[in-house]
Amino acid sequence: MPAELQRKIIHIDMDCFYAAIEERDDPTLRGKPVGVGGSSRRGVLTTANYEARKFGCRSAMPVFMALEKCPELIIVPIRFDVYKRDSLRIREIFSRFTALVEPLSLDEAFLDVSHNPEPGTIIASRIRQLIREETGLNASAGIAPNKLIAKIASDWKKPDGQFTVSPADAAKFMRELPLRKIPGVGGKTAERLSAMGMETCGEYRKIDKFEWARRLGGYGSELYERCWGRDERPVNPDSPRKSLSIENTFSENLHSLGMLEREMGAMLDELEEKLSSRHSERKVRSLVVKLKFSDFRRTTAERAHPEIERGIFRELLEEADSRSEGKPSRLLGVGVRFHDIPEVEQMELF
Ligand code: TTP
Ligand code: MG
Repeated sequence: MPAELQRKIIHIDMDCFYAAIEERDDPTLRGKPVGVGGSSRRGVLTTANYEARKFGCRSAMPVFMALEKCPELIIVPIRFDVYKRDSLRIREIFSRFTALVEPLSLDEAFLDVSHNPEPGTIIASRIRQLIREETGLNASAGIAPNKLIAKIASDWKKPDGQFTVSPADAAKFMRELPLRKIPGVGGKTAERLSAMGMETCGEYRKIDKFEWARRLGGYGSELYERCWGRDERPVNPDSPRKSLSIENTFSENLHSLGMLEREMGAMLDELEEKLSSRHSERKVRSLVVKLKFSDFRRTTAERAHPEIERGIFRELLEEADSRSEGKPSRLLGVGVRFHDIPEVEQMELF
């Protein structure tokens, strides 16, 4: 790739974001294992600080399990408004360096700083320093020629560190990387690849792209490109959300379909309200129901339909519940998936 087309992408990810904010605001928590999560033992942790991670506490872990691993764990309730405020402060810092900021969540974003003549490494450390000074929080960063590598690299020196991969080192950087570290390669896919003897990017790219396309279709050839560290996706300043959903973990497991239906009614009211107040411009593609059973198995049922229709949600709930194997449900989710917003550049290609 000619030098003038080489991009400088930075991925920033805050360190144990919610927990770090709680420690900042309550100094008595510092140095102790802290989890942020549901107030009852049945809730789950949203995150845990690094002291708690030493005991094995993790995001999405049920509170009772985290307490088994670390009996001294201090559980603090979630204060979403505060996290949001800090997130906006961090985004404002990003905006001083570039308009091309693509937030992925409250604590994570891609920045395209290609136009800035300074080295990406220097820009990233300035951003991290400003975040520290202005919010009292630590961030980690990855600096690379594309989103894929920047995201992987921001995890490399966590917490409170950064890692740069130059364009010349991209392929080498990827070689030893386990395939499951590539965003978009989930547990199931990783298992399937492992069954084919593929554990790392280096192994995957020994077989040619056309063979992968034959075996796995478009996904297979795209993964081949990723394994070489190639990724041309632009940093998209307002990447639209793909779905909207509401989830509820019950304080008591629900044993019957009737109870789930009653619960779902209220959740659909909320979903409808959110959809019409904040996303009325989006076109709904499908409706989704998700259940998690007491043995932690999860299942989803989905049907293409352009609007919220309660009869369909009831059918989807029945379908999901039919897979319960007699187990009660601990979590119910209802949601919609959106149609993609057509991208002008994409349409011009054809
Ligand atoms: P992450 O960046 O995944 O985690 P983190 O910032 O807590 O820790 P790390 O240092 O490894 O980056 O998520 C950011 C925040 O999002 C996290 O602080 C809490 C919230 N969160 C949830 O609410 N549920 C989840 O399952 C995860 C993974 C995160
Ligand atoms: Mg984070």
